[in-house]
Amino acid sequence: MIVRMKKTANKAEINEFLGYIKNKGLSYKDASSSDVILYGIIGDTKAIMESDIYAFSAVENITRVQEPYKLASKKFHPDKTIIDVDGVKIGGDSFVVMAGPCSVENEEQLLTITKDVKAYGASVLRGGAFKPRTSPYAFQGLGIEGLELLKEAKEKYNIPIITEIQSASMIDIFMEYGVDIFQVGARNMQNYDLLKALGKIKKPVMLKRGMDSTIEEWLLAAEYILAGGNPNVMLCERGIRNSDKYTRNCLDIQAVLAIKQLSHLPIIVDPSHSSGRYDMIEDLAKAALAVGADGIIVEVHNKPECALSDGAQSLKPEKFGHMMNELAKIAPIVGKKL
Ligand SMILES: [Mn+2]
Repeated sequence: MIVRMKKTANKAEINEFLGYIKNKGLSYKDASSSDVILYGIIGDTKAIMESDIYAFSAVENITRVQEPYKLASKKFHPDKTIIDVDGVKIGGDSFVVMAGPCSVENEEQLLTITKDVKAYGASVLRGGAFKPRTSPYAFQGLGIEGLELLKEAKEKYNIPIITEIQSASMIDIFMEYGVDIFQVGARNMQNYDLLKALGKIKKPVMLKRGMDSTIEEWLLAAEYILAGGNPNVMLCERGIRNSDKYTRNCLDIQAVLAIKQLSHLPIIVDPSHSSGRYDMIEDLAKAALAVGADGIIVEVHNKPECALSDGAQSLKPEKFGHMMNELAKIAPIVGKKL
């Protein structure tokens, strides 16, 4: 339930209403912005009569939120969430490009790729240190050594870093190595212990959509992080399972529109894992920009043929540069800055 206060309401009147909410065993969240005073009432609000609420002099109107997620709902938070990652604003009028290798492999590889993607205009460096792989025999990532290399690249090239976290027990170590965005992978979208733990910190989290998840399940997963007290959540559409084998997954481009209709959270598109094909990345990135996504996350490798993971879907740096040029042409047409 969302309760809008009258602009003329004073603090004492508002507190009187909030006291009543607490007495009913419910909690509330201040969702006010510059021009509106708004409270989201959280808990089982079915028991309260609307007429009782309207009896408070501060109350202007009430909206019942039907969706099971509240904090992730646009109704609760009409303004778009803009997440500040070390000066990079995600969710505003910029189209943010995150790029880098699937896996951090060694110092030379990571620093070379970082230098290139930064020069071509990427504003966040991606790179996996801990890799959840379908096969236990596939490369599992360098682990802590990967975090060390990401930190080195971040400092050398002054670029924030995003990397995947698989377990709540790693949060302190990720903090220590200066990880700027904690990525929750598709396979962990419903790892509720991890989501709850990420709710207790304030670091930005990028929540990938599970490969078979509905939009509602995805937003409810985001709700776990938001309900814990961390407002810095962005979503990532990375392709859903389909039966065709020509591409790895199926980029659900309409999910971007659904998220924009339902939620205030930024939405990022991953054309690399959705298609699994380097020759589709540029055009899918254009589609993401045209449809109104807040950014993309793309795999780039200087020697894709030798990559330890996901080489077939990695762009060479020059191709990444070409894609950036193409995106720069489209951005102003759709009202975005690159
Ligand atoms: Mn990958």
